Amino acid sequence: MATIDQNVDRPSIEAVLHTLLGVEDRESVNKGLHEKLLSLERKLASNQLHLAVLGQMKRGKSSFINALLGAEVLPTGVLPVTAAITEIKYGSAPCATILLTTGQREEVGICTLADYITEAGNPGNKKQVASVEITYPSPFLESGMILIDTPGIGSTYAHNTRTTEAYLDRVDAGIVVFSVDPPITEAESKFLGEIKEEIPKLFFVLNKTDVAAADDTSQILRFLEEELVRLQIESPEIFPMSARKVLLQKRQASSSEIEIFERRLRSFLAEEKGQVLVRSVTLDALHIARTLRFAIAINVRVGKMNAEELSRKRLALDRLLKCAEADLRELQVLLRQHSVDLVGRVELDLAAQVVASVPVVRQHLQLFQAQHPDETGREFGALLEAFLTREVEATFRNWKVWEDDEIQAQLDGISSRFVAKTNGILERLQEAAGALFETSIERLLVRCSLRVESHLHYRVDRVFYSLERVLLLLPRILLRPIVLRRMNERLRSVLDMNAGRIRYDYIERLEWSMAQFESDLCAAVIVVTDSLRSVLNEADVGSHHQATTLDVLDSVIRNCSQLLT
Ligand SMILES: Nc1nc2c(ncn2[C@@H]2O[C@H](COP(=O)(O)OP(=O)(O)OP(=O)(O)O)[C@@H](O)[C@H]2O)c(=O)[nH]1
Ligand SMILES: [Mg+2]
Repeated sequence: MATIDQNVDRPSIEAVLHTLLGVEDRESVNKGLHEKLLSLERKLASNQLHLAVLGQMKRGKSSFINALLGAEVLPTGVLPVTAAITEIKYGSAPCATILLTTGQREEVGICTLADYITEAGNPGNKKQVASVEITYPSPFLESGMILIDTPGIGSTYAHNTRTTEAYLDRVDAGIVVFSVDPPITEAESKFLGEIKEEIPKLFFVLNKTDVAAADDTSQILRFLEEELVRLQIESPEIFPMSARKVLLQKRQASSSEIEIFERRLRSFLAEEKGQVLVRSVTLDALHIARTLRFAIAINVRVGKMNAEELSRKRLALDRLLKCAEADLRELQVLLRQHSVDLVGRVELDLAAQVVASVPVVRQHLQLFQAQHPDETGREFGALLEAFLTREVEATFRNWKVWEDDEIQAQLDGISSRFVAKTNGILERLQEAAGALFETSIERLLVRCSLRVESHLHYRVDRVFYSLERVLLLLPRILLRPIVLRRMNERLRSVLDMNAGRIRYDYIERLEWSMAQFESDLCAAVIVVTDSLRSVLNEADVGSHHQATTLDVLDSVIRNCSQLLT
């Protein structure tokens, strides 16, 4: 697809990034900021626009992408389906790669995607899928657009919402899919309120128009438009369609209502894509410029202090930082305590489940005995082993789903409490440091994903049970009663053994989630403490060039603000 996008703002944002990198190199405020600036440069150079299809579950996001591609590439369905971020890029042949949480990649056939990215094919994400990359020969993707299918927000599965939210800071433009039933919910309004400042360009699709009368669709369209304007989205571009009908029509090569959207998408890619990419990079650059300005403003102020005042303030700042670091350490200890408590809770729940299940499995064993009156020898052994495996799986499968929900609810509570506490530490530190050095505070919005690992993986292995082989050689008359008695006696220990394995699995995953979360929390505070610590570094303080740097940053902030208007 030819690109005529002559973007006049591109040199400006390139210059902004160049200046910020220069400032960062000189001042060495923070390594994270440096990395982020380099990644913004790469993003601009790659010219790749991340266009995400977003919205509430079951609105038809995946169906809409299929309609656009003109083929059933993504799985769709009546139950919550998409459970992993799926990026679709240009490629001469359709191909799918599964990225696992272990870092491994696995190439699979497009037609087997449902086995990896849907709740049904991959319940509880037991296959440990982190995300999926698809290549597809669509002309829309040729100009460097990456189309992204996201799990529905407000899903019965809370982790789906979190997966999508965690991805949002990579999104440059969005297509929000609504449907005619009901036109817009509270969850959608809330979600839109959150993303409209963060995502530079949004399109809207009103899907499933085939299930409403034409008059109703027009009314719903008007209502949706009013609602979007009320949410301060200016002149929203809404495209009514039926993704289902479009796909059928494309198969029959007849024209369809998606063509209006496709024309708009083509013109967007040709004329506005570069501009949107610039806006997306500018939003991040502005944030970095403000972070740098805060640290350097303090340094400049420090440079104007006399030696006595300076050493007093340094001591005070040192105390502030130590206090913040101690608060953070306390939080870490508390967090680990929560982790231990959660493991304790899993242990109790597991033990209760085993106690409740033993009589049930015994009853099933009696039934099994009645259903298999004649088998003996190895054949009987194999049947019994299969029976026990099924019983163990049944005992823990439903329990696991229930337990995961309970644990996830606890983790959500912990996550939001600890994020709030960490933000409290940050705010107190910034305010105190600002007051100490008489510098106005730009609230530093440290953007990092403060969320626990979104998923607890499910694993119930085959029961490690093997009947003593020698018993199976006994004559039939002796074999059945002995083997069944042994089985009855061992039921409890088999369930306990599996409970132990499940417990270990939970501990592993909880520890991993908590460690990730803890490092995210610490990173957020360290960005600020590192910036402030540079004030304590005698050599750097108040050097003459910093006043100039401040002017440079002020002008960068002005430039960024202009680019965003
Ligand atoms: N009648 C009608 N049904 C549709 C249309 N588009 C999608 N559907 C149906 O709506 C259901 C959900 O479609 P999906 O494409 O899986 O929706 P989704 O938003 O990707 O769902 P999640 O990934 O679970 O959030 C499926 O049963 C689709 O067949 C449409 O235009 N008309
Ligand atoms: Mg979907």
